[in-house]
Amino acid sequence: MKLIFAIVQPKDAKRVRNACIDAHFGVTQMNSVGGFLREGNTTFMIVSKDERVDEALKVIKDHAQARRQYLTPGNGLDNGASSYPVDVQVGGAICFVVPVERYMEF
Ligand code: 2BA
Repeated sequence: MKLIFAIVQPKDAKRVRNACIDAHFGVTQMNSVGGFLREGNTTFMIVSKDERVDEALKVIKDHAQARRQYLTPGNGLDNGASSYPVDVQVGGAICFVVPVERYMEF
């Protein structure tokens, strides 16, 4: 059994969540904040049987879209080094897969 953490942009959260539910994956959604942009993003926790992990990752991949986001000068992130907006590509999804040692329901 594995635990998938998937970090997606808020715009994609509903699509990812609904697609996971439609595919019969249990999912928990949490609001989170990225350390670099310091903007809100969404983290999903999905526990899956080993043999369904690739399927879960495909569901996430198919419903999360990469976008460009702009860092505006003076927001404290670039130490004043740039007076021009800098753009970075964010997502589709950042995923981590970790083993689940025990799964219990009380
Ligand atoms: P943020 O930390 O806000 O990062 C947003 C985007 O900024 C990143 O997109 C990446 O394109 C860029 N970025 C991040 N750190 C950078 C740096 N030191 N220099 C230049 N550009 C940088 P993604 O890679 O798609 O990451 C989206 C979000 O996923 C991140 O939001 C963070 O919340 C999470 N994340 C990414 N890598 C992670 C990691 N290794 N551990 C934990 N969370 C991670």
